[in-house]
Amino acid sequence: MTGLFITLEGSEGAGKSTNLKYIYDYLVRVGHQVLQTREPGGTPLSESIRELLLSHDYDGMDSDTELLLVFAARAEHLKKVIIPALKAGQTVLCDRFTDATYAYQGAGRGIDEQRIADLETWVQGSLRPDLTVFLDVPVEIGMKRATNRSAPDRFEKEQLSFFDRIRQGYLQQTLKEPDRYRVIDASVDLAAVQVQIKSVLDQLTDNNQH
Ligand code: T5A
Repeated sequence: MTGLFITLEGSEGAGKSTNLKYIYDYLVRVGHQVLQTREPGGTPLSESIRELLLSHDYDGMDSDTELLLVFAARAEHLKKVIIPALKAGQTVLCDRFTDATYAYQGAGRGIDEQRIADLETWVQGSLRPDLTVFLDVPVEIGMKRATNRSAPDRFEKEQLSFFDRIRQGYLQQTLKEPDRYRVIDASVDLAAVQVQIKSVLDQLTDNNQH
């Protein structure tokens, strides 16, 4: 693989969509050919799986079913979109990836981490993101922001304790892989969040002109 693989993670209401555009614009400005994509999703089939995962038609979905659907969407996305783009030297910017599975299905739903690791190896081989930006926000602040948006999907209807486990799960992961993760304090105003993100991207691209 020759391209850079960058992922963006965050608990609910952390400001991922808002900051994804900022990251995309920065990378394009410094000359990267960027493919922006998302999980679950990124291909027609994976987007259909996303609809199944988020829909209230399937409230009470079994957690193993949820996990396997997430990885089915990921297998398709990797083979059809992510791997070809990386091989072509593009920078892939992905809104959530397998760290979200460890956080939501692992820490959130309580699925054993080893099961997730087995699927990760099966579906991804040795492919891992080069950089993961984690937008960290206390659950109360994030939920307040998220509920000011559209009607809550199947995940957004969960209890605060679910989201707290997710946040703690992400924070644990950042400790295990400090070289890959950059933790951003996303509780502050948007301009202050983007100053932190810019600093991470400046280091990544060795470009301090922007
Ligand atoms: N999922 C996903 C799994 O369970 N397992 C997996 O393996 C994967 C890949 C969909 C769901 O799928 C689950 C997790 C998710 O529940 P998603 O679409 O990425 O994934 O989920 P969301 O968390 O809903 O993503 P969004 O990017 O839409 O939401 P955010 O992070 O809430 O971002 P955003 O930008 O919409 O911000 C929310 C509001 O806050 C404001 C914004 O203007 C917006 O109104 N805001 C701020 N306000 C004040 N200060 C700031 N710093 C602000 N930043 C943003």
